Parts: sequence; C-alpha cells; structure tokens
Amino acid sequence: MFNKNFKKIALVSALVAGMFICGASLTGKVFASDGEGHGGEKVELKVSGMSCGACSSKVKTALEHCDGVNKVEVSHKTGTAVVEIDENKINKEELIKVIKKSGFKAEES
Ligand SMILES: [Cu+2]
Repeated sequence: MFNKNFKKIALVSALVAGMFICGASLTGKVFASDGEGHGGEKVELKVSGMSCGACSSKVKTALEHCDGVNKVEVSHKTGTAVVEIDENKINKEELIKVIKKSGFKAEES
C-alpha cells in the first residue's frame, strides 16, 4: 500500500517538475526572440505523415519561409509542430495550409 502511494506521489511530482521546466524555458524563449517585449504567440499543431528527420525538416523549412513566423520546432517522433508567430501577420489556419502544401496533414492540437 505504502509503496503504491509513494509511486503515485513520485509521478505527480515529476509531472509538476516537468511543467515548471516547460514554463521556465518558454519564458526564456519569449524574451530571447523579441527585444521589444512581445515574443509572439506560440501555436502547437498536430502533424501526421512524418516518418523521419527529412520529413520534419521539410515541414520546418516550409514554415520558416512564411512571413510572420519567428521560430519553428518540428518533431516527427511526436508528430507536432510548435510555431512562434506574429499574430498580425499569420494565423493557425495559414500554418495548416503551409504544412498541407508541403505534403503532410495538419490540425489544431
Ligand atoms: Cu521522412
């Protein structure tokens, strides 16, 4: 019984720690990407059809070429694209279109 509870607590603490790390790095990136205090909106998309690093680079390059895109992280392992955008220049729908044009399926996550 004790052991079971302990495991549960350990798992919850790990999750909380993970969240804290994510929050911290997010803030760091926002400050680093924009000296004027507005780092842009972070958008996460589900991308399907990517099977290797070449696929994710293709998506990454396509997104990086868009006006209003500040930063792109694409992973074929998790099937996600995390994009920092300037909302005045581009939106989620545009990003999805760009990913589709590069040959993959994308949707809001
Ligand atoms: Cu591939």
